[in-house]
Amino acid sequence: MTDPLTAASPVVVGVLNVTPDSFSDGGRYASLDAAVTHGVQLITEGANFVDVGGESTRPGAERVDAATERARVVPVITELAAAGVPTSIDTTRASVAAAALSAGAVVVNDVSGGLADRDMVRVVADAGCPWVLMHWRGHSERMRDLAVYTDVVKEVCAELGARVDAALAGGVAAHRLILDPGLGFAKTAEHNWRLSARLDQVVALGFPVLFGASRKSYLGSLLADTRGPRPVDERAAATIATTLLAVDAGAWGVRVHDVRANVDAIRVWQATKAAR
Ligand code: PMM
Repeated sequence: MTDPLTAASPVVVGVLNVTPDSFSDGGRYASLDAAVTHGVQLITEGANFVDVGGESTRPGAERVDAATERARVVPVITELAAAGVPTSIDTTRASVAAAALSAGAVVVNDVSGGLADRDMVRVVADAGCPWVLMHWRGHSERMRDLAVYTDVVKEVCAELGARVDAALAGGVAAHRLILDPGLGFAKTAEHNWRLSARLDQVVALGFPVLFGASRKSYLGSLLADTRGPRPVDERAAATIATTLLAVDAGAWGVRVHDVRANVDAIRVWQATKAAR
């Protein structure tokens, strides 16, 4: 299977949450058939790989145990691999990552950047696979309290730098690392806007940067009207705007739910850029 890190940038990562409670697609792909069909669909629409997650990370979410998480993701990854669909495993647990890699996943997407499970670095180093290190300060149930920064861009860059150092010290090769500012994870809306505005500073750290704003609640708040925040499945246009701003700032890739629309927008951006 081709290495996602050799694909031409921008890379599009399709989201496939096999959870009953994720904020955007919770419960929709809970059966194996529905999940696999959707994963194949995301690739057909132009995703480079599909990010499979078995534990909701929305703010306030309760944790599931490792066995439950593993039982959700491994059959989906196995079947997607058999169908030729490259997958990443969205987990903070080393045991789940190891099982997913054995089942055919090709990337580890760790929203804790290696902080949640001290064994993760060894699993990734042994596998030699790409590793998404996302900026993170604590699990969902506490992350609202951790959204305290003096200069969010500076602190996120410094904390990502520390995760890079830990990964390298654990034997992971620098060219396997991808960084992600972690929008919505221990971040207020204001923090998300600031990080989006200065994404160039994260890019300047010198690693591929993955940007994950798709359907997130700060977009719902921006577009709120008298009925309240814009519903989750009506945030595609706002997401596309974030995608174009991110790729223009030098992001390596975006993690999105509405793959086709985001791919179309990226193609317009690419054609315009090529005509400069
Ligand atoms: N966001 C979510 C889950 N996993 N992984 C990375 N690398 N970056 C993100 O921003 C990210 C992630 C939460 O969103 P979801 O519930 O739509 O999956």
